[in-house]
Amino acid sequence: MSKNLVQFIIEEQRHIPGASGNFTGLLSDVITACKIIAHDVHKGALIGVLGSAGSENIQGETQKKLDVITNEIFIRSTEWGGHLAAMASEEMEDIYPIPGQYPKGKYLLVFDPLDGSSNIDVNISVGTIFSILRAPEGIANPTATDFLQPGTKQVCAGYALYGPSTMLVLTTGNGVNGFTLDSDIGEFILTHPDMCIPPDTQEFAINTSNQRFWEEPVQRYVEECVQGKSSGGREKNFNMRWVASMVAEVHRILTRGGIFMYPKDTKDPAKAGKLRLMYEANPMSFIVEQAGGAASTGRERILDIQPSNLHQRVPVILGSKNEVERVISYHQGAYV
Ligand code: P6P
Repeated sequence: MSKNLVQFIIEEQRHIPGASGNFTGLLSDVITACKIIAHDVHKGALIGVLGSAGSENIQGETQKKLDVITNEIFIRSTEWGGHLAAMASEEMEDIYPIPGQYPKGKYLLVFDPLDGSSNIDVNISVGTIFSILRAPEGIANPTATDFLQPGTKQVCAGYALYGPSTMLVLTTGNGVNGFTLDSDIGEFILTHPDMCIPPDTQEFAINTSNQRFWEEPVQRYVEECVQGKSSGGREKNFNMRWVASMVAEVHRILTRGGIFMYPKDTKDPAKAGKLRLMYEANPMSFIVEQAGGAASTGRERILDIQPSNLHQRVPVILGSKNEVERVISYHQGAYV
């Protein structure tokens, strides 16, 4: 019989010295949240969850009804278990302390409950991204500052992809494994063990409508991909993809290779990038590196960044190692 996700986690836990079962309990609650979100996302218009919520989030972005609903699902599924000291979300300006009626635990949970939600009304794949950190020792009531840990401190990172099938992909620092939801039995089943990103690729993903705002190294890299073998710039021809849903892009890259870029640009000089470090770039970078890929801003390894605030944005260039390293080399050449 195929291994389900909870069995996989418990067996993983046996390799962790002193593991108390707290982490396994937290991950089980996160899995429940993803199952409930999968139900609501796939029901869509049938249960009236599409369309705008008529509100804005901390990012100044118009919230979809499902942005608000999924955020609530994550909180209600995880606040009571006694595994968390606090949580933080793309959809909430401040951290969410665990209410007094519940016991507190030793972990911090950071999440984007519905990434790519601009796609939800047009029935294109969306996802959930989550990252688990340890709360600092002896801190009973964490503040936002306690969340500001570099990505290398993550205990676990994962995403759920609500696509033709619902999948959950995660790492605890021991490789990357993918699970597919069998809705007949309500369990995630191990279907993609030891996912690895090919070091080379012929597929790049970037929102080319921003081309005029890119820095020179990215202009050069994308132009060479577009020219392919014809200009002598590259030894092969490239294909392009852009789903506008980071979870879908990263899953494609984990499955067949590729490079995903949301680089620094001059579109809004006040913003260092579009994607958020704590609940998009860091968890996805942890997963990509654990699958043998690379993740950089172009100037530094994403996982090494010391966060300065909860909703900090960073440039993201991630995927097949040899292509990411090429883009990094163009940045080094341009800024000597
Ligand atoms: P654009 C979704 O809003 C998101 O945060 C990522 O999932 C996605 O890769 C990116 O933004 C899409 O950005 O500018 O193409 O809409």
